[in-house]
Amino acid sequence: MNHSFINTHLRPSLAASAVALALAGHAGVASAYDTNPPTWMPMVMSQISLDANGALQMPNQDTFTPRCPGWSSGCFSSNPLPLTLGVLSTGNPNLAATTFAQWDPSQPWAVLQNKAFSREFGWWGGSGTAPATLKSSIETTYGAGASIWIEVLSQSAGLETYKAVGKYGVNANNTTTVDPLAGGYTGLFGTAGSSTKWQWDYMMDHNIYAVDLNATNGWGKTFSATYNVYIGDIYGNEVAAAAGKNTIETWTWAAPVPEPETYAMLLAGLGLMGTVARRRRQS
Ligand SMILES: [Cu+2]
Repeated sequence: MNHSFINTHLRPSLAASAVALALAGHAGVASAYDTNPPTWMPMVMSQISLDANGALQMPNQDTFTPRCPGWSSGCFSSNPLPLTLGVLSTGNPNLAATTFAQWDPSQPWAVLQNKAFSREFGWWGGSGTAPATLKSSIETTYGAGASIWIEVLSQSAGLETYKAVGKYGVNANNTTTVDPLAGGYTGLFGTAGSSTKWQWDYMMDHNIYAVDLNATNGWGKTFSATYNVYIGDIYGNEVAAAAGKNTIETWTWAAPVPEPETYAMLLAGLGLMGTVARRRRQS
């Protein structure tokens, strides 16, 4: 069987099988939902700063140091970052997952249903008092209300971006309690209903980057986005004095390719479902 056959014929039906299997599981077991939303670990942070001349500085993705094997679980490569289908019990990405996570539909992270995703990239102003220092430095240099904006210049079709605040994406602390003011899992950068610009809040935000692999036929493909990081006024208009101080960033993610074993497992699961259905009809 050649690769293109798998791409065009086998994947959509197998993905549908995965959904069917998961739904079948829900009927009998309430705990089928993944208990934790994706965490921000492991992480790669793009630290934003002002240099001595007041110019915005930010390391390129290519300069990030790979964190492997330093992380205790979920070891990521640096570029491109892998998108995952599910999480471990800790909420850390499970790069070995071969079926989509099942999120509680009442939670804001249910927008990730049947999508591959990553939270590894984050925006950061440094540790300790650095974010407050950065905020005051920018206002001192460029005027009250001036702040950092991130604008999407271009992105791959099908790449969705959701705001995610704090460790679990729903508030500033390390709990899963949803803060209605945090706006977690609302759209960013052209996701349905959102704009192309985002005013960074100086917090360590690890937004969600997600792709519906079945809708985009995106299995095994890479997705990228290019951002313009700049200093703007309260409306997001670029501050003239800061012209020439932009930082262009391109980030890239790689979608998973199901292993051959996955197909065998899914087919075996389908066979089992057929057996159960037959038994139910007989009883
Ligand atoms: Cu971080």
